[in-house]
Amino acid sequence: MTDLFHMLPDEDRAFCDMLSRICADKIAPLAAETDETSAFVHRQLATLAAAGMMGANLHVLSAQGLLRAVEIVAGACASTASALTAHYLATDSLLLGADPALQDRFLPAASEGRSLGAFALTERNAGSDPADMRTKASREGAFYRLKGAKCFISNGGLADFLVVFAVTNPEAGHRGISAFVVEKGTPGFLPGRVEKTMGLKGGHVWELEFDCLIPVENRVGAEGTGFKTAMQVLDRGRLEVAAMCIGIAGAALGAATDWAKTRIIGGEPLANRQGIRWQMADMATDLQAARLLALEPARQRQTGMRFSQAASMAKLYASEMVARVTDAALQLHGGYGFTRDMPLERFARDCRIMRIYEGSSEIQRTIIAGHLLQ
Ligand code: COS
Repeated sequence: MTDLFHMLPDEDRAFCDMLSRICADKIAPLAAETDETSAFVHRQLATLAAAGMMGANLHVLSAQGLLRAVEIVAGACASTASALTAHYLATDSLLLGADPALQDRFLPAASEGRSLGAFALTERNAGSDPADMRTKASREGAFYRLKGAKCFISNGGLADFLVVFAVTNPEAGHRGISAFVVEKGTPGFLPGRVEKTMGLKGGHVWELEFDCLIPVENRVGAEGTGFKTAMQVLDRGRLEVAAMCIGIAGAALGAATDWAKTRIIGGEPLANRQGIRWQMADMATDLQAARLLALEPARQRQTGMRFSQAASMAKLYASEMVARVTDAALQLHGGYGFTRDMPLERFARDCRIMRIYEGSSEIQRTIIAGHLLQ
């Protein structure tokens, strides 16, 4: 397939080549075991930290380079990519929303992977509509009393710092939402259970409860700016979800290609059959379309434009593409694809959440149509 990333700056290409080797040697070999044991991807994140990937979103790579880098990690292990990009949501929140003093306290360690971040927006009754959240933060002198609960928070109970969104002015709708950094070990911050999920088993999602005092200095930007920060961060996150989908689909297509060449049916490789070739051509074309669609919001992001609509298109298409491609790849493997000896069923489970998290396909369509009708 055409290398769409030939236009990357030389240093991004060098970084991605190095990352590909590290992912192939150290991360991909752990993916099946991680899925089997549901162990959190600590070792894999340490490997990525040593490679400089934990802070790659903070002006290290171009937006196109980051897209390619996340794709590489997801192709090796989707759980690792999910925990990594959840960390990016936290550091992006500080990059986009926080004052320099707060950035200086948290970003250096986070970018080197010495601390892990989480992004706590979603609540039981406020997922697609986060503006309806119930978690509150009320000023008490030099502190805010943060009270409420969050759910489905990737890295939540393990994170060293969490960016938590809460209502500071109930009269102001989305303009009354603010963000705060909550540090691990803060009295009254209680990580609850880890959800039992269908896939991404090495990237844990948590229920969290808060009844704690947060210093005013831990507020991310001015009061009332939290919702906009969250939306801007999610634009970046959606592009990373698209990259994860492209990575998983690329791995599935790679497995299908190897299988078609080596599986002998009726004395000849599967790949000799026209029906199989046509299926593979469709998978490759679908994947290429998703890659091309994701390059546009990356280009827009790189130039500093707002890229919300393009990011939603990329996420919508890629998350639906990966379902088609992983299913077709599994089908091509026949009964073997259904077994745990092969990665196909893991790919099919891991990619299911991509149509749901960071805004479901329905929310992406709502955003795309909203921009059309502006
Ligand atoms: N970038 C910058 N600003 C944005 C923005 C973006 N991507 N999206 C919205 N805004 C701004 C709007 O411009 C508007 O600003 P003003 O008040 O100055 O006019 C404000 O935010 C409110 O926008 P809007 O009216 O569109 O907000 P809604 O509450 O209707 O939000 C959507 C609509 C669907 C976009 C939002 O609720 C959403 O993204 N939901 C999904 C949440 C999600 O992805 N959750 C997953 C969590 S992480 S797993």
